Amino acid sequence: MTVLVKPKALADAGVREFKMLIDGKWGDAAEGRTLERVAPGHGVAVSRYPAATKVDAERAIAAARKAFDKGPWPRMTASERSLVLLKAADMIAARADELAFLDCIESGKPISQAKAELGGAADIWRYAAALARDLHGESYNTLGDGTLGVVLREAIGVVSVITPWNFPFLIVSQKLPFALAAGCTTVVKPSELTSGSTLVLGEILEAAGVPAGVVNIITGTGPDVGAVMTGHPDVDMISFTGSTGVGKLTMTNAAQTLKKVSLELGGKNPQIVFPDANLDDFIDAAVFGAYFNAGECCNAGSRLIVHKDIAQDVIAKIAAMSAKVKVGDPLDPETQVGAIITPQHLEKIVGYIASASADGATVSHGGSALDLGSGQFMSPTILSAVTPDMAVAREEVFGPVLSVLTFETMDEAIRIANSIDYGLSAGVWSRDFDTCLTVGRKVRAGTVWMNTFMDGASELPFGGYRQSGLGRELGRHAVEDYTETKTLNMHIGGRTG
Ligand code: TXE
Repeated sequence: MTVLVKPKALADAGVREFKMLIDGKWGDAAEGRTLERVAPGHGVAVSRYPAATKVDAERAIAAARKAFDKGPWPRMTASERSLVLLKAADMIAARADELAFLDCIESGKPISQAKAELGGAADIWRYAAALARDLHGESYNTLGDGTLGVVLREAIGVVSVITPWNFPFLIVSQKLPFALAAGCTTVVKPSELTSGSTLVLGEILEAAGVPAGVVNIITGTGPDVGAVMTGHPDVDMISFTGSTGVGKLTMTNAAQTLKKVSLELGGKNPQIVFPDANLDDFIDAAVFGAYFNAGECCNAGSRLIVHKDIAQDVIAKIAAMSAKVKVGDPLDPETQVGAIITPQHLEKIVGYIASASADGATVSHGGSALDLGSGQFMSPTILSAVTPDMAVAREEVFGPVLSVLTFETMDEAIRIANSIDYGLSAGVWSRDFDTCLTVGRKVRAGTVWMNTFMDGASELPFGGYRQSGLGRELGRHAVEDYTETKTLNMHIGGRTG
């Protein structure tokens, strides 16, 4: 464990004041209220953002509508839009340290990890720039003499982009560049807990040449502005990442005007391990998968489904490695697990452990909050003797808590894996190709890793089955998600009937 902390240095640096971006102008919220962010790892105020309300959201939507209906962005060539996105990617890379610092202090994630996320984000902007130039429709000259069918891909229009606090810059980068590549205009609302890096992105996009009104960034709470962004008739599509509960609300709101929705929601991802697996690799991935981003990660490998014959050995090895994990100051380059996002969320995590213990689970490592002097921290925790019916095995804890369940046959492992409402990702560990492929095909999840966990790439689609979401981000079709399909059915010569 590393010890805290640099609260004094942060307090001396003062609070960074942010404005929000509507129609190319930076300003305060109409009502003049603000939201202050206290760094979860340091306990001192670090950022202040405008607290937007309905009137600000409506202004932002009107600006995006005007920019779509009359502005140059949707009318530019793909090549021109692509160049702007490439410029933005270079500027993101150039300001990566500043952006990573903001994500680190506002979310509590370790600085080394925040920097790695910035590298990944710049790559996504470059990938979207490449896809922009490959967006095309189809044509059919096989429909009969004198008939030509042309299928167009048109930008869908105004997109509301709503993002959470766990990967502030990375998640907005999984949405915005693809919407822009298609020619859409946008209203972006980052989480009210971690808005800093998204507001800096606004500066970058302006400097890269994105015209006024194409990207509007408003800061505020979900009930105050998110609800307007999901229900307004001038919005054509919503791209949302967050909790399954708010995802359902978003869809209900969107249904009133039949908007398209793309939802990336929660997960409770199983890692299934067979006795013939490379256990050293698996233990390493299990520890990383469970505690990465303090477990505040939709992809966390929070459910280990372990063959009964190796369970005791696996638990002992994971506990030994967990004891070496460095929890502490998010700004320390050695830290592996940073702070928990809010005191309320820490309480929720501790509550899950108490309820699992009451239901008969055993705490094999950790199990409690850590007092490091300021901020809020949680010890990496292993719960064993977990059964599939316990809340901790079915619900998203969103903390560094690993539940261990056991199985005897492959069918049983698959049944347990598929027995919950989520289906975002899964891992399978075995040296046997048939075992990996059979489990990989039968587990209902958007991504299945085999003998690895949580690797990603801009080229690979990401998203969930069932209540983990709707649609996919990234991958070669990511830009198409932000388009409508139009058929032109053309007849040459007289109409034949
Ligand atoms: O998410 P919310 P919260 C899960 C995780 C976590 C739980 C709660 O289990 O413990 O959700 O986190 C905006 N209309 N995930 O409460 O509320 C909100 O302002 C429109 C999983 O922070 O879903 C923020 O910008 N928008 C997840 C965004 O929605 C609304 C990531 C997400 O916040 C809104 C985060 C409304 N009515 C949490 N209410 C993942 N998939 O990685 C809120 N928002």
